[in-house]
Amino acid sequence: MMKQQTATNGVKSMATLLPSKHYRRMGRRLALKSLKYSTEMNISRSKDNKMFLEGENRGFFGLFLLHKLVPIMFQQSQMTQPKVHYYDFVLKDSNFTRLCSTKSMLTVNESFPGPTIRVRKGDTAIVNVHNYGRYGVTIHWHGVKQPRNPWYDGPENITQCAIRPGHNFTYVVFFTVEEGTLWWHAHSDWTRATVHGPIIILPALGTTYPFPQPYEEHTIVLGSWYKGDVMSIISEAMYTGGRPNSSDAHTINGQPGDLYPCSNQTTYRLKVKPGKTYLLRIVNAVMDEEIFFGIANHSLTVVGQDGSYLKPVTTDYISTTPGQTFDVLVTTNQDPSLYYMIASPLFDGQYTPFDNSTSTAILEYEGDYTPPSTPVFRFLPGCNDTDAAVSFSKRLRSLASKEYPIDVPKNITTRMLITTDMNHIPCPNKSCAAHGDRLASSLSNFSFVTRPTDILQAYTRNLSDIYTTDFPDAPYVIYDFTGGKGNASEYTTPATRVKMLNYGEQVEMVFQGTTIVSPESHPMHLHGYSFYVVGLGYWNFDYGSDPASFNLIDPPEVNTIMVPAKGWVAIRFVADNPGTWLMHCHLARHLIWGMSTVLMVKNGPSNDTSIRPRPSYMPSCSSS
Ligand SMILES: [Cu+2]
Repeated sequence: MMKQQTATNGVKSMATLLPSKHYRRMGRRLALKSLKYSTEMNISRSKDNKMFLEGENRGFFGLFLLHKLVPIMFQQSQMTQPKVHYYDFVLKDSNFTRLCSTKSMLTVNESFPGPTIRVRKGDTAIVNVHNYGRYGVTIHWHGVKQPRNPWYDGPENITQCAIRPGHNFTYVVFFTVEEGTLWWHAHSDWTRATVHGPIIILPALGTTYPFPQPYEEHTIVLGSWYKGDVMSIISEAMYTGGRPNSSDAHTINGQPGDLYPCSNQTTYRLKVKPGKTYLLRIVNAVMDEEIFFGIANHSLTVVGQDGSYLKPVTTDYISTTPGQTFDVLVTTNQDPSLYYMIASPLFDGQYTPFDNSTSTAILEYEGDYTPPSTPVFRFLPGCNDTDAAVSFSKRLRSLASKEYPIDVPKNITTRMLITTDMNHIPCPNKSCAAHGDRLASSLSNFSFVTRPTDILQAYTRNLSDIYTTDFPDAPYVIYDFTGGKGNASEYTTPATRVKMLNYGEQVEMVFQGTTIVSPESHPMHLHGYSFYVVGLGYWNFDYGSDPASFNLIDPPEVNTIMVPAKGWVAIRFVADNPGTWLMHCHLARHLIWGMSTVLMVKNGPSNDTSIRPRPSYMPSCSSS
């Protein structure tokens, strides 16, 4: 039964789903009864749907029925109506060989990177995750807003507890306003290193890209390769309090490329025809470094980021942080040859080592020519060139057109100044690896501690002693953040402090980098929302002068933004998605060290502005 459902892509035809006339008739009756479901997709409220999805152990049976019934509902409608897509993600360990050695690692459907989810704007994906691995795992749909649907957002111990080994869990993912490229990844410890894949959201039927139709589209997933077992690496680091081992390679579509040992036979090659324009959907799934990406002798035209379109920007390189996605056009206007695609790191912290290696793939022109012995290479900005990342970021603008309007909040009701700090936590008898201390990270000097019960459940069921609602609107200690430590402490306070927001608040957040322990860039990511990046600069944010330079006309709308080392970023959004939404640095080591908090957005005045009912089959939070 498992194989029957593996990697299904798109809606199956009714003929293959319903074996007899009798079942077809029954399905139609149920489908008509559930018509509300077809438009509202409110699974827990419908009697029929309760039958589909009740109980973790019956999830598969429920999915089986969904397979049969939901497509019929949609067949009632026109072809232009949104569709439901079904996927089975089978998580298990299998062997992979890179860099001259073989290891067993956890992947989805034995694929690294994992399978692509391909939908249109307005569609829904139903993904049944079967965990046959050794660890509890959850999956996050990065950049998908999931309106009123935090139950299926994924971060472990924030919106759900882990899917334990031997269990399964069915996610329902609503694609509402996103268009372009996003991605999915595990959101439990460091499992995301090997458990991730792209999400492609095509324009709704009857609409097109805001740029000429490309000749072909290809996905480029940037990743990290560790020779060791990633969960062992993180366990050791958490035990010693020191820095986790760096990755041994960066990868492009799962391959390190020609510059690493034992790798040149499997380098990713993209065959192209001369004189065509290709759309590259670039996903940064790297663990711990920002990445510059470019193609020798070719310019890139950036047309989208994080599932939103941009005014076209032509550039020699892009700067991407873990968590970001870019849609980029490349025109094959060079002499037929072989050209390297290059991914090299940006790391501007003070504490090395980091993975300073460069991954390559090959853009291979088709045609009758003698290929060079080595593809053409290009140097990208240096590994400490924060300016190159900032100047690229500052060029990006939303379309902000009649067809693609934006709505930047201008009557701010909640202002927050949040510092992104590297810290220490004292260890008993100075016993830890970081000069006797444990390494830590924090937001406004509170280092987030996850709890054994998820925050969303604690919130909706009024459980006490799980979290407190006193995450501050500004750091308690104000100092020269980018100048020196002053009277601020390098030691941080472990806490589970969340920020409450009323439904509909217009929020402005300024993320302020600091020099405590190590000034370095931090890619901040917010679940459940995208936000407008209205300002970006170096040094201390100045409430007197910096707001005057905000872009309130056509700022980019993204879900992840790099706060530059010794700099700041200002973002704005409307808190119109009720739920508990994690906000965190997307560098893997900073997340596990506590650089996160949770935005708890209250329900609005109606059912349509309130969190959907809790699915009855959420994973248990007990470890037994
Ligand atoms: Cu960080």
